[in-house]
Amino acid sequence: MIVPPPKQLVRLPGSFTIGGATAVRTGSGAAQAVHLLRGYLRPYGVALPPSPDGDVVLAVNPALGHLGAEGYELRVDQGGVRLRAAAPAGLLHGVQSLRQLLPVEPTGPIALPCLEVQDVPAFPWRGAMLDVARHFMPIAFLHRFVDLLALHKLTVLHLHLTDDQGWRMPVPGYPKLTEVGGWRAESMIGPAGSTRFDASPHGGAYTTAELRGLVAYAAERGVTVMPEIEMPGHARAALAAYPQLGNFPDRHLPVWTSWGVSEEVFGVQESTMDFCRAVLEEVMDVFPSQHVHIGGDECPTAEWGRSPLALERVRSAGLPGPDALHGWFLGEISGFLLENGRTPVCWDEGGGAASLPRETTVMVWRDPVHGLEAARNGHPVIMTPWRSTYLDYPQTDAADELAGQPAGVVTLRDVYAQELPPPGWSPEEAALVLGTQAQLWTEFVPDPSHAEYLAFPRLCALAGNAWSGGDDWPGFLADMRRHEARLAALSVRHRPLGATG
Ligand code: TNX
Repeated sequence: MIVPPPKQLVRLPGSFTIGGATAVRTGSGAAQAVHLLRGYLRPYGVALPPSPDGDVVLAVNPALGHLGAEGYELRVDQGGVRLRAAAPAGLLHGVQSLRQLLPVEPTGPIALPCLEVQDVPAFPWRGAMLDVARHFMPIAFLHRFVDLLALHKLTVLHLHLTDDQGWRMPVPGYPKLTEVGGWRAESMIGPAGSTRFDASPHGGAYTTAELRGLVAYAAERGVTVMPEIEMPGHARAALAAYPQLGNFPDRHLPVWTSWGVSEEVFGVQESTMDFCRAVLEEVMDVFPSQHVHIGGDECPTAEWGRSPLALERVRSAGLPGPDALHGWFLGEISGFLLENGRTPVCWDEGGGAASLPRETTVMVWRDPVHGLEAARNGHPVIMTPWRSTYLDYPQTDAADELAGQPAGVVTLRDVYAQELPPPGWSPEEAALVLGTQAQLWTEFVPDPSHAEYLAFPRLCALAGNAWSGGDDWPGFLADMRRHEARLAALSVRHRPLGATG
């Protein structure tokens, strides 16, 4: 009935009908939740005015500390609605549950089923990464995406802002990052069978005001926007804008127009490190997120072996060879973020490096064994394995399935049933698992409508896994069958569930 399914839900007899005369009693810490609830009721023609003896009561109550910051208690009975939590974040989740109890269509009486819910998430880190570098996605879609995350109690929007194929965030003092790095002449035509996506120029960038606006909009809904700036690899767009950031400063390269990984990566000279720190200073100014992602995946090291500038750094830093520059780079940049009170995050290629501070959180996108290595080095880990969380892969193996990658299948059930923590981890290792998130890479995803189709219903399954534990597939599927009508009413483009989910 609610997706993701609450930890405990007991149906009570009867229903409570909300009408024009229904009022709300706002307890301490509940203003934001009441504001959101009013917004969700508006299409139903209900204003929910304030009143000290309203039948709908929302309040923070510190006595509920055992539910944690995100848990909540919701009771609907024939006398009214009572929503309580230990903190405002819990109330926001409770409002999303309440929203899902409303009739799907805003016509007729608004009868809420009577029930009692006690709910807490299985894991604190629940989110989705959206790659806006391979294909630029308009800011309006990011707002809509945030709404859909909040609906499913997902609280992190990880924005992949830069890559070989595009740079999307303005940085004062470096105008060419977006003016040059934000545009590519064309993109590779996909492999056999895929559609010709952009054989014409493609690009775009957000304004600082748009990014700040997104952060504020998300915060109102309990969602944190975590930015990612890719380094030291996946950096061709930046090198196209400022060749001197590279390993051969006199070489001029266009923004990369192929998919895959460019061999050209950031240099390790001090001026480039200064640039990276300047970019992150702006990132920290725009994004209050505690976590800041610095990429770190798929970084070819061949260039460093040929570059006099890089070889000089190998000598001065006392490294065993150019390959060690990858860990050195991530260690330096992590240290900078830590000095500024932020928590660095990187993909799992960084997790084995001794130079990486323990506080750096590692996203495990390859086989979970790479997460084990990171956990053994003491890093908190977020599970993002491609087999269970990559939404760019097709949802079925049907020949006409709309996809974001030409091959490989990640089904709804694959996402729902990811085993967390991964099997075989010791209690100490398992304790480092913060949670999981979905990845929507967009090499082959040209626009928001296509992205939305790939995201749904699999994002619901990700929430079922991260919030509810992912151990009741038949129950989840039954809930999803009802929830599908709600997605449709919100005009969410999605793959129909079909017979097997
Ligand atoms: C690997 S996952 C990548 C991305 C691609 C993705 C395609 C990761 C950290 N790197 O750059 O977009 O595969 O599925």
